[in-house]
Amino acid sequence: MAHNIYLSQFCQSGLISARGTSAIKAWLPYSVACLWAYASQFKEIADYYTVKELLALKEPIDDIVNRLDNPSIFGFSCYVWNFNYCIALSKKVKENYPNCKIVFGGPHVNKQTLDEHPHIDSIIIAEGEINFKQLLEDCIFGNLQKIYERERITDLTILPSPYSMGLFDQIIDSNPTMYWSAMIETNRGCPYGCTFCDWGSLTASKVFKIGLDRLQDEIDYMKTKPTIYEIGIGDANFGIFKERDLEAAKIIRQAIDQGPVERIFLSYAKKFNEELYEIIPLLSPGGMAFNVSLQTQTEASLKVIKRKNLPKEDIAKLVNFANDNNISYEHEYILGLPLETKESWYETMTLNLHEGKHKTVDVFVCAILPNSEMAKEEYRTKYGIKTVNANFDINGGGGTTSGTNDNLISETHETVIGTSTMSSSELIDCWIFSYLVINHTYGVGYSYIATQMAHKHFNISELTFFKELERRMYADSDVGKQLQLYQENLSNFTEGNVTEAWWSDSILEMQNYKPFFKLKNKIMQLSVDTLGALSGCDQQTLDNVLALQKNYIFDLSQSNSFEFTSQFDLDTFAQTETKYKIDTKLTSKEFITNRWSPGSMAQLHVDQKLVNSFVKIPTARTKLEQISIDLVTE
Ligand code: B12
Ligand code: SF4
Repeated sequence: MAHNIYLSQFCQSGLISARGTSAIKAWLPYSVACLWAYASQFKEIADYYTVKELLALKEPIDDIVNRLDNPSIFGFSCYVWNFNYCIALSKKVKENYPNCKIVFGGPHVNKQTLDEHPHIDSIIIAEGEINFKQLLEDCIFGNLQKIYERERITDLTILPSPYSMGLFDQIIDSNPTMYWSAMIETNRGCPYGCTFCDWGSLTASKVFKIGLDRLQDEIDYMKTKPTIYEIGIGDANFGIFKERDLEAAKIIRQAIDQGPVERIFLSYAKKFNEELYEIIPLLSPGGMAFNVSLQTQTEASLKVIKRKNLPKEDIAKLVNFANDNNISYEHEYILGLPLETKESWYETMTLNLHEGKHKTVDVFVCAILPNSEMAKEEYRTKYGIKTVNANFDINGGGGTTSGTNDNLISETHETVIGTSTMSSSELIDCWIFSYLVINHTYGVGYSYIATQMAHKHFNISELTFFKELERRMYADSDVGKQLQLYQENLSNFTEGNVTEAWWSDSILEMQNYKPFFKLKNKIMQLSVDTLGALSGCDQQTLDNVLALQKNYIFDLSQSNSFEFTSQFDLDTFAQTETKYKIDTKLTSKEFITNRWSPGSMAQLHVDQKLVNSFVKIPTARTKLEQISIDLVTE
């Protein structure tokens, strides 16, 4: 009799634009493939079981259930982005195949999962390879346990790679039009213990290495698969083992230089070392932005979330390094951390603005992960953490559901909506302030020139600038009305009134983008008025700033490319007459066709940015220089 295993790791798939075309991109189900890679080395397991399918894509539940072939074991790899879907599918599988053992694992699972969902037969806590092999053995002998938990695997060389074993051949080859993100690991564990985090129960723990031979084999495999588009490195602190990780980076780079890979996604070590300056260019192909997660810059918060950020000097060094190497970078922040106040958040949001070549800052509203320290009752009580179960997309990410209209299953995040130092309405203010700063500088750029001018020419801090601009925007009849609507939508959310599966902050962002963009002339005027009020400068200067500002964001009335003479040098903000050639990738027609339909707005989000460029026309004194400017997206 067949003993068929199904192993699933449903990801958030989405449309991407790559290699001049659009395609669906998804993550290969690496974690569950690791389980079978290990267990199938044992003859008694390989002889007894067959893995019928590795599943990665959320499909209508019935489609999956209807094609099952007498499943004996169905494993679910659970994360915050697929848990509700896993529950719904596993229930249906159990109903149709009562003898099939439902096994849950992954970072979103704990003992409570079993209590709350009695149709689950077993759970595996933390690392799964050895436990899963044990579970398969126990099933053979009719001795299945409810919970499998054991000490960490200290010798990771016992784990074979699912790539080298060809476990992904079927899924890749049978979906030739899809692009894949491929996960690799060079170590497991993290020495830090940030209270909001749960790195699969491997935080605050020793880091064990995985051999470079395995890595080389994996990269060699990827070179043979043209649809592998991205590599994700699962290490919590890549670069922590300085020389070794530099070697690892060189191996990974081969996937770009000799293979199909275009992007690499990873988290760098939290302490910078000299090797990282060699590693970053290797893993930032084409100057692709790298990420330095800061979470907050508020000392009191950092202390209680048990996190130490990079020292300010290292950040400054990093900025210079990024600028010198033409690599952009971004910071990530979390809104709603304990002991953050409205005032401290406003500071955090504006602190890095003047540093230079940021691609953007990303803001996530704090979510409580079930196995993190922050999820504990005493921690919540101590910091007055209030939460609401919000639709998952609230933190971006795209695609909450299982895919068909009658089969929508939204994923939810337990999301922080207030703490003892930040009320819900202050959190909303902070949320809007964050998007204001992002859209006005990194995003559309409504106030980019005015803020730069304020800081570099008149020594006015970004914090002062944006607080005054915020005040003026709320006071303005049109812009203020739109902001109020934004506020109301967010309060609806924080009061837990938004339950529709399709709703998300990305949707909200899109809804707001258009009306704000329509008000762009007014918004730009407000930012220039802000500059005038704070600096006391003359009207002619303000007119120059406004003219430069208007040319900085996409101007439908201009046919590209065109030349523009500014009274300011954009690099130094000295009052020097400077000529620019301004160009954009898109024609006005393409811009209009693309921007107003919701589908393409989402697409533009995925694609990140349309890029406009300001090219300074060289004079005897200046060399030709290109300043790439991230510009208008929906
Ligand atoms: C790659 C990755 C992503 C990818 C997506 C990967 C995918 N497959 O879809 C991207 C970049 C999109 C991503 C995004 C996010 N991620 Co992420 N991500 C990771 C990362 C770095 C690697 C995952 C991995 O492959 N690990 C290696 C494997 C071997 O470990 P593992 O998955 O834990 O699997 C082992 C065990 O858990 C167990 N196991 C797993 N599945 C199963 C199943 C069965 C049946 C059994 C028996 C055992 C078992 O055995 C495995 C082998 O030992 C992890 C951190 C980490 N290193 O784990 C975070 C992590 C999974 N992400 C996390 C989070 C919170 C997010 C975000 C929500 C962050 C944010 N605020 O936006 C977003 C979500 C975006 C979205 N909409 O999808 C959390 C998840 C916590 C949770 N409870 O779900 C993690 C753990 C990191 C963290 N602490 O923040 N992420
Ligand atoms: S956030 Fe990063 S550094 Fe902090 S515990 Fe999690 S993995 Fe480690």
